[in-house]
Amino acid sequence: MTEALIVIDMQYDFCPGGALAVEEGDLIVPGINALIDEFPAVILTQDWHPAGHSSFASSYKDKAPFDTVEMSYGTQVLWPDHCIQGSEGAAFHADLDTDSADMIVRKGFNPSIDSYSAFFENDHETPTGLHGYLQTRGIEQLTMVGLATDFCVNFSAVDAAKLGYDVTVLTELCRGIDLDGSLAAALEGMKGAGVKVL
Ligand code: VGL
Ligand code: ZN
Repeated sequence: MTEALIVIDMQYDFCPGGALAVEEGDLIVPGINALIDEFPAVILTQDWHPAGHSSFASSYKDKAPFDTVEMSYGTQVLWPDHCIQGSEGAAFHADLDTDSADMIVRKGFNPSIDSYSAFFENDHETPTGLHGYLQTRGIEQLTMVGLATDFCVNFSAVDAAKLGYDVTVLTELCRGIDLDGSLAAALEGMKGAGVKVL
C-alpha cells in the first residue's frame, strides 16, 4: 500500500504577515520539509482564487471579513481577499521544499464556490480530481499537515476518511485559524469521522 503526504496550503497569505495569517503558520515549514524527505509520494495543495471570488467579504456591499453568507451549498465564512491567482500571497512559502512534490492540486478557482477540501469544492460534490489521482497511483494511506487545521486540513481529512482512505493528521505540523471555537470543533469532527488526530 502506497502512502502519501498531503501538504495543505503552505502559502504566504496563511503565514504571519499574510492576508489571512495563521499564527505560527510559518514555523511548521522545517518539520514539513523533513517529512517530505521521508514519504514516497508528496502532494501539495494551493488555495487559488480569482479576484472577486465569492468567498471574499469584499465581493459584498455590506459584509466584513469573518461574517457569513448563505450560499446554495450552505453557510460560507467570508474571508479577507487572499491567495489571488498569481499573487505573492498565493505563492508557496519560499522555504517549502516544493521541488520534491509529485503533484500540486489547485482549488478555489471556481468564482462561485469556495473549496476548503483537497477533494471536493464546498458543495461537497464537485471533485478536484485528487481522488482519481490517488486511486490511479494506488495510494490508500494519507498523512496530512499544513494550514489551516480547522478549515482546509479539516475538510480534506474528513472527505478523505469518507472516501475510505486511512487518514492521519499530524497536529504539530498544522496551525489553526480558530473562529468561535472552530479549532476544537474540527478536532472533534475529524476524530468522529475516523481520522487519526496525532
Ligand atoms: C483556508 C480559509 C479560506 C485554508 C483557505 O487554507 O484553511 N481557509 N481559504
Ligand atoms: Zn481560500
